[in-house]
Amino acid sequence: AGGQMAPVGPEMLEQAIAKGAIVPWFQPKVNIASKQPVGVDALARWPQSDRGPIYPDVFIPVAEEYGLIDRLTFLMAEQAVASSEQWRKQGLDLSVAVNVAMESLCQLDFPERLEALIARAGSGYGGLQLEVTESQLMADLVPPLEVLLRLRLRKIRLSIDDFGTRHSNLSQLRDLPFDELKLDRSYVTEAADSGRSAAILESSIAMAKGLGLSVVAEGVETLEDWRRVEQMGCDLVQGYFIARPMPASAIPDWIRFWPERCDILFD
Ligand code: G
Ligand code: MN
Repeated sequence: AGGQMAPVGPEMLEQAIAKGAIVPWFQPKVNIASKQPVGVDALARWPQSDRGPIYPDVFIPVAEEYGLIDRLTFLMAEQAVASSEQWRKQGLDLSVAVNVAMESLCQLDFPERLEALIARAGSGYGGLQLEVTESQLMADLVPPLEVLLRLRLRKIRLSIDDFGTRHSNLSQLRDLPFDELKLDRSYVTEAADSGRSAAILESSIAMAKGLGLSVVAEGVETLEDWRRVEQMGCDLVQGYFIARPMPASAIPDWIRFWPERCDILFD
């Protein structure tokens, strides 16, 4: 005990993907003005590997390095679409956001493969959203405009995730048809103590709004965080103050009790 954990190898990860051992947990996103839940973010979890839970910051880089990220993305999308279909049958209309690697987004048949997945689930397109991390956007790869436009045609919304963590390529922001910008949680957290982080947060929000993007603050952990980003003009919030990520089965009850929790959270 106490020794360093052996790294996750590609064979072990491939088997986990093959048997569907990696599952999405869902974290709600709430409209800041109406306090209404509008959607959920699907976060990859590997809860029961041979050596206990393994965290995404460990297995995602392995998937990227060994060419497994596209398969992982489709495994996540399949489960996320299936869950959203179940929620819809229970009368819950939630958008579901899945993380997608630039590698997948750069393949011309990506929209088609996604379309086939959606058709298999028997659901419509409207509720699916794709998130690309800013760090991937800033690499040299530029997703073919054709792919982005075909996704948009299917009403699949595109978000930029973890914005603020890398030096941005502003021309990609200007030129690519994204719908939403998600501000990285480190800025949201640090804005509590640092005027400099708050200044970056505030001007990122202003820039995103100027580009016609909807703005999400990630990592909202306190009522003060909520008030701060609300005052800065944020549209949506996500973070531990609202809810921790949870399994799909916990979402309907969470939605049901949220109005009551609001009465307490906002007294
Ligand atoms: O920043 P990034 O999108 O990579 O973070 C996603 C991870 O952060 C998820 O695995 C989730 O569990 C965690 N997370 C979600 N909300 C919060 C929050 O409010 N605070 C912190 N510290 N972590 C969060
Ligand atoms: Mn994120």
